[in-house]
Amino acid sequence: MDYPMEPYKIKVVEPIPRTTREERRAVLEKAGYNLFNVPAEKVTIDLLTDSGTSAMSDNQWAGLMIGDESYAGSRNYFRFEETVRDIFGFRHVIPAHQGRVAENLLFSTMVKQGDYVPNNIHFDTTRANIEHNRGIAVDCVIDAGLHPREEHPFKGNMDLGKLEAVIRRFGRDRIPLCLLTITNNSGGGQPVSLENIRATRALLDRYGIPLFFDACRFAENCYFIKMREPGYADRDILSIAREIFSLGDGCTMSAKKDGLVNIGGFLCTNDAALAERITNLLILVEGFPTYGGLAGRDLEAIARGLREVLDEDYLEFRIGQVRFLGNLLDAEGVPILKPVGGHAVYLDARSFLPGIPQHRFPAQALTCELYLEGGIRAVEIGGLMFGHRDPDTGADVFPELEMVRLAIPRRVYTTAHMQYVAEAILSVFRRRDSIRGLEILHEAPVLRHFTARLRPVAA
Ligand code: P70
Repeated sequence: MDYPMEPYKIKVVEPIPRTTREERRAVLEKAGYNLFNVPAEKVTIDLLTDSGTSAMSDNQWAGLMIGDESYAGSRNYFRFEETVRDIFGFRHVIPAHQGRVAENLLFSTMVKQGDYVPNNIHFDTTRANIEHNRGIAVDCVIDAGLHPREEHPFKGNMDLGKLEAVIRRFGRDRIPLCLLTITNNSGGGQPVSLENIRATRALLDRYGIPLFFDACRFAENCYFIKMREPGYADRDILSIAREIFSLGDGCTMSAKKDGLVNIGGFLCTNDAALAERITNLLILVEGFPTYGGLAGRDLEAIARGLREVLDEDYLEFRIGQVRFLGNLLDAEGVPILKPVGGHAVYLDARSFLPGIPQHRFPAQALTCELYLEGGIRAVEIGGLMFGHRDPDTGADVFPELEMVRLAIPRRVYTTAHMQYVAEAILSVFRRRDSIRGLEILHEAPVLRHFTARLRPVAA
């Protein structure tokens, strides 16, 4: 179907803020040309992230009412544990209030100074948590995963040659675990095939290295496998998920994505000794093992969300809606990352604004224009987020990809909203020659994109 139909009807509505162009111009200036500084009440369509922004179902809201807020042994914890075990199949399930806490618990237990942790591409909190533990995060995605225009059904796949080279070079003893991010967020929400997961597992087995999944968007990855991988067309999503996780030793999960909730996460492992060490740390920093920083009602909402996300009508619409937005833009020649990923459409800012050099932040300039045009908030994934000064030479170092990500919250916006977004982007595209670059006025020493202040450069 070209025009994806929402597989749900609306029971509760929330008004969308509308602003005038003059108002948005003033908001942008006040925000230092950084959308993280813009109040949500001034945003018409918020595509900053798909994390924690989902609409819960009536079934999940009903679940909140039967939250058991006992400190220890809440009934909702047991329902949550049973659901996670049923889908993911791991023996030990440790709740946490969001994904980066699960990462922090895992790496602070497993990674020591000078260790290497390979992944297809590390997400920034994953990389930061490894580096915080003095480990070294290495990206080993296939080459196709680094080229915006190259079509490949599984652009998130691990390059086994690169992975084996890392293992040979640094040795098994300096690699405590290997990760696989499904879908690969930093590479455009691209899936990993089961064939690749199996091959990664076989390679790691030869060296005795455990495999963990960064499972945030696992259901979207499963849907791509069903659609694209030979032999899976007749399989249901649950059985594909079980097959994926049967090939791993554990996972970290931000339930704020495919858990369809606004807060929550967890960590799984089959290793009892590891689970015990992590649980001890959990009690110190996050909470008792049957709530892990969450309310009982939150655990109930996650348990229900994890079931709902496996629904094929839901996934068909979800992936179809993101693709629909991508296709509207592609048809008019707007440069986007292809194929369209599971949770977001990525604009290729280098091609969109070829006249703006990377040190003038073309992707950030584009996010500002999208806000100005239609009150749309996207996120820059380019020179502002990943650029830095080389400590040795003092020269500016910029990343390969210069992107604007339009992340689509789950079950929140309708297909008509996608058309509104596409129209605004097309208006910006038509006047792209008049867009100016930006310069930084103020930046923090780390993760500067969150708080930086900028201004347009003179024409
Ligand atoms: C996003 C958010 C979070 C994330 C992830 C993967 C593959 C772990 C986490 C951490 C973060 C974000 C980015 C820009 C703007 C707002 C928010 N991803 N692994 O949107 O999970 O957030 O629960 O700690 O994608 O991609 P958590």
